[in-house]
Amino acid sequence: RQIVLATRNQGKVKEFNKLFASLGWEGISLAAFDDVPEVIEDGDTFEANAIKKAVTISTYLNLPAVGDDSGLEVDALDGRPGVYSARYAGETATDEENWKKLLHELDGVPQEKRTARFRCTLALVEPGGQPLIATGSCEGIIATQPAGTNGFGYDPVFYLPEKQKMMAELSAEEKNQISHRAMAMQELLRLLQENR
Ligand code: ITT
Repeated sequence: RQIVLATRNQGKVKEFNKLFASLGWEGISLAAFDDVPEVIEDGDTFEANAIKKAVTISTYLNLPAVGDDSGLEVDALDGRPGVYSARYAGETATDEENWKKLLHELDGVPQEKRTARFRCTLALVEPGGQPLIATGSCEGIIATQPAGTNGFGYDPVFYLPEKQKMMAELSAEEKNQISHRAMAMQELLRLLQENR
């Protein structure tokens, strides 16, 4: 079974390839197609944006597609950057610029108030069908210094107390056992089994 990964984020593509392969599915990246429409992420929830990504791509290609909208919620910032995580430091910000801005915003905030979570909403859309929606989250603490080179986005500053490591210090396999994206994938799998 094939599924189009409706994302331009290479970090997500790598994780999805492994996650879907473990289910016996083949993930196809958008790079395999020409002239795929740009998805405007103007929703104010993860769910609205995930559905928009999956519906746009599935409709255009007439293939099943999965959309992922995700981000980081920081308690000391009242849940920001949230749905704006990709563009926190500006429209064309790099991952490093985003996490540097976050460390700056949290300057002087003590450890016990640096709690945060990653959230992921997945929307799976088959042509002509209703979207299946699954969510996942992963709790952690925003560190004061980056560490690790694996993963993407805010992984170098997202500390996992149970692992005593930064998310970016986990291998791809370890991240895929605990991440918000992996948790959402597990729920999606349950929904697919129920809907069969
Ligand atoms: P697509 O819309 O093309 O999928 P995007 O990067 O714009 O790519 P989002 O709008 O969902 O995706 O933004 C999610 C941002 O949240 C992402 O750019 C990272 O900064 C952050 N993020 C999401 N999942 C993450 C993870 O597993 N590790 C670290 N940061 C993550």
